[in-house]
Amino acid sequence: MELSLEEILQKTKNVVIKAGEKVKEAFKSREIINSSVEDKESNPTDLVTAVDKEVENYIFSSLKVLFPSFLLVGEETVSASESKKVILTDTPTWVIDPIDGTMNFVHGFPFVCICVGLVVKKEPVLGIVYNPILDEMYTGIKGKGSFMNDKKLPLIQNTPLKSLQRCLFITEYGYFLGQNELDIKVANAKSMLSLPSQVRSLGSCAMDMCQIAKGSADFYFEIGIHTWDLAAATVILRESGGVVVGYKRPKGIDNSIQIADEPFDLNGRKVLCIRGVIEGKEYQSKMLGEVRERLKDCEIESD
Ligand code: LIP
Repeated sequence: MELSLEEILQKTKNVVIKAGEKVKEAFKSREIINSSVEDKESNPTDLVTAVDKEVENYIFSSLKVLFPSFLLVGEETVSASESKKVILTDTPTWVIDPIDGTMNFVHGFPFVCICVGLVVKKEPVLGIVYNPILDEMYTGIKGKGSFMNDKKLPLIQNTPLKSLQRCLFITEYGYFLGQNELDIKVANAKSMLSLPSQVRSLGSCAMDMCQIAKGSADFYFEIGIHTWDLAAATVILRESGGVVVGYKRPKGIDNSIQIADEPFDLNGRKVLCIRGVIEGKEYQSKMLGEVRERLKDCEIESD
């Protein structure tokens, strides 16, 4: 029997809520957190905890039972693999980040979420982003809208975007990738700050994208994020009327295609998003173009 995406969402949401209880329990206990941080000698700014691993195992094993024919990709299993690559095929694939915002989790900064996205033919079609600390459950299904705690997104019907100076940007500096990448990230933040405008950081790509989906901020951009940070939130943001693209026009895409209609490479490690606007795609393309022109790009190995 073929399940509808709504049925898949319902079953998966129950798994994510249970996983959320584990994350919340650990978040409340400094003892659990302090004893669970594992040193990644290769990069001390890219943390992993035993809780990340436990939650990923729990979600993997639960989804395997519920959807035996679907493939699974998770942050911790990919990091531990030899190739370190995310392979997306035509087969339905769960893309999971057990804790997005691990550094926040370790410090007790409450922007921490579980991300579960379903990708079919390389397109994200269903997404769940759950912050059990703030009790915010974001869900989205391609073509069916997105919601926070069952309220339709966007929650905030913003005024039209008039000029970049009035915009609220979100970006992240992420974990240390190298001096060149760091200089570019800082230059990009500075470029928006000197518009002048204001820039925020929450420490979690999925939480940032959900703010854009809510309508609480206008743009989000980041270099260095991974497929598992993005997959679920991409559906939620698109379904709220927002747009998700890369830092550059993808190769082979005709110049007549508006930015807002460009395809997005989930494995490309760079993201630029704009919220939904009442003026529509033309206007989103114009504003995205203005922001993209200000963003410096850099080479970074894809997932
Ligand atoms: C985090 C991302 C965030 C980035 C952090 C980190 P993690 O994911 O969501 O946007 O700035 O460096 O990569 O590692 O907490 O799952």
